[in-house]
Amino acid sequence: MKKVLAVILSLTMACSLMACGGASMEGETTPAPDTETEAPANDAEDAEPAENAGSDAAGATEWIWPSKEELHVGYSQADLASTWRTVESDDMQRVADERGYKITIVNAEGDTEQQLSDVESLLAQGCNVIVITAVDGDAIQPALDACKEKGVPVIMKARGSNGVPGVDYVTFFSSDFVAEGRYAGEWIAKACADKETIKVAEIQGILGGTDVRDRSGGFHEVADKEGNFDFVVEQTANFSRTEAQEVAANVLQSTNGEIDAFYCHNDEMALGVSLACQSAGLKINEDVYIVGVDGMYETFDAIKDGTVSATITCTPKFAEQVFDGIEAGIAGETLETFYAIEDVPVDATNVEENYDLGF
Ligand code: GYE
Repeated sequence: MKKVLAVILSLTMACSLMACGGASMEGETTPAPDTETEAPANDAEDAEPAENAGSDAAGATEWIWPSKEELHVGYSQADLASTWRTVESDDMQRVADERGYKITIVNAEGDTEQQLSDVESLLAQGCNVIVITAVDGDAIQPALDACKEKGVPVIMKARGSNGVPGVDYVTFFSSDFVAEGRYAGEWIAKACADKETIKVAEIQGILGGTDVRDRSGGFHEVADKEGNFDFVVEQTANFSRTEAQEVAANVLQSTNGEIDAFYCHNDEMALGVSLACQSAGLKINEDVYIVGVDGMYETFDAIKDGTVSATITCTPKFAEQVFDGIEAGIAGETLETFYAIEDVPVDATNVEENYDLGF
């Protein structure tokens, strides 16, 4: 788990989960971070996990971990509609191959019903650890129940569940989406410090995911604190570049270009918004700021060109950490209920030095 801890930040809230004797896990249950909870400190690189909070929490699930030799990971991917997702799935396959583990990867194509049957089918194929990137944080619950009934450990990845860690799933590996939203809010507040009112358009991702809920939550937290954010629009463009371009074109038309900043829940949408702003004759970083999330190479290049203002990295490449976590579970080690992957806000001032974080 050493390697994991070097790159993963420990959750500051006192939550933990215990792996006992490699066969069962029990522990206190604390929800994954949301807008109400304190986010992990982003500078605590070497933080150790919180102490095990105890093994007698009511309702904790007895997970049955396989041996390393018998490990067959089933990975239920939410969709493969973006570069982010394909890189994520490829990374899971690569690490499984490198470590010699069997893995079966299925793609729900953004459909919650499909994801439920995908997980059923992974269980039927004998997968004994299930990793899930949930299309929808609520709708995934029956799949979690099916795993729980069999004691099959579930690890949430990159899009969480609204269920209870330790009970509905073992742990969650992800960027801290609340922190990403905060970073975006702080960046915009700083860039627009000379403005009395900041007219903001929030272009959201696919509704129902914990990424969208928390990226919005963190951003609104800052907006509430600042007190001068005027939300001109809060609308989904489904993480899609073309949809975001259309949404932005409409917003620019209806507001006569009177927007100070676009906060986009991912880079694909930031790149689409940028095209709309350019077509409307707006100068990015002068007339309007555009902030995304993800850290695609394409966005880094756009930041260098001055066609996107900033992004917050959110790497899709953390399968190593997830497999370290699975190996730790198998070894009977204590797992926390949340492992945050480190993010870095990137703009023109630090894009060169962070370029390699891209995908
Ligand atoms: O930011 C976006 C993708 O859930 C973290 O989903 C992920 C997000 C990512 O489609 O580009």
